Amino acid sequence: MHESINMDPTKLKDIILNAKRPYVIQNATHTQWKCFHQTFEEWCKGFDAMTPNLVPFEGCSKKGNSTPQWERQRTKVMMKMQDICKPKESSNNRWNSFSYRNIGQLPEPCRRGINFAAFGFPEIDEDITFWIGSAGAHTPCHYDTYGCNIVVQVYGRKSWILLPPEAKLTPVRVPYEESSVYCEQNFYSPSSYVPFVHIEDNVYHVVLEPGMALIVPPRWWHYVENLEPSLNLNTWLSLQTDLDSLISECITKLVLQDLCNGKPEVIRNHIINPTEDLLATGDSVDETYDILNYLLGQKQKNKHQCPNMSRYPWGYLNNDDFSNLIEGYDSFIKPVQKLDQWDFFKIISRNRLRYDSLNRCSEELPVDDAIQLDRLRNLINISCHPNTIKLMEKQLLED
Ligand SMILES: O=C(O)CCC(=O)C(=O)O
Repeated sequence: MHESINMDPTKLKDIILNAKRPYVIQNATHTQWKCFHQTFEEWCKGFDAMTPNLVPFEGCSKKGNSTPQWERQRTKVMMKMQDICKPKESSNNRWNSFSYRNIGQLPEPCRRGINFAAFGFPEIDEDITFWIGSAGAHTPCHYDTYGCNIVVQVYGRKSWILLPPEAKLTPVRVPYEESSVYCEQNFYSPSSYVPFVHIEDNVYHVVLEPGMALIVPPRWWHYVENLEPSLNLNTWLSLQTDLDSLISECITKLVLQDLCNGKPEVIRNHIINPTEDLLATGDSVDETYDILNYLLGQKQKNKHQCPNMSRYPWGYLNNDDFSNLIEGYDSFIKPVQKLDQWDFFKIISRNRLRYDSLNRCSEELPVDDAIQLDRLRNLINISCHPNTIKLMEKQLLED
């Protein structure tokens, strides 16, 4: 059993809300979290005992082609939770994941005692997401448009590659998911090194082990992959500075709704992530306009009034105050280290072994549809590029 953090939670809260680069908190094990007093196998058995049905895991082949394995390519398998820890899983030719779900979907004994009080956020006990998967389960590289993320690793080891917001990755809005901006670069099964040459100096890396926590500051890119069967939990803290992103996301949605309007379903299914319900009906477009006008109003008002209190302030300490705050805790809280180029390219060359040009992932579309999809994808990626959307926002505010 690990020793748990004995840091003043209010200080930790200030650190989290002012961290400008990723930090790892060692021994963040919470004595209150029942899962930290069990093995992964015991936890899974507890899950199965409380759940009459098999679990709908989703996954893909362990081989990949040159594009990232997007969510729509995943197929479903029904398994017991216990199966995820079995050695057979690691020798399987596919990875499986049951992830990006609210902890309300876990039976009560599996989520007993879980909250973010030790980090200074006792009020966060429901807005928590869990991620369970076998080795190789991963999420393509993206940044979250809102919030600051606290991740707690419970079982297994998970690799996090992180890059700052200004890194020269290529943002894409296809597949479209509200609140995530993916990049074109395929970290899982790259076919070459070329797409990575402009970022090689800017890559941070950490492997999270049980009991460790990671702070991901706003808009940091991350590529996340299980090195073995793993369970982790996280919460995204809503920030006052998110208002700009809410506006950008709303404009993006309007442009996308318009561009996808009337397009065949088979095309739309390639554009929109399966988790999204982007209905291009008149109603939902009107709704998006109403939300946009409301947010623009909020933005104008915030110039004169006190900001929304249900969101956390962010970045309110200057560098000296932040350094003073963190001083003395350097054995608990460590900045995530930058990789030297050699080590980064070692990871890329290892991942390149997964590349298989013949791996088609049941993706093929008839030629006409494929051409139409390609054109639409390019148009969306240009018109919804974060820089384009920023310009639109600026113009809307001036108007
Ligand atoms: O754990 C993963 O696969 C992805 C996690 C992630 O993207 C996040 O916590 O923001």
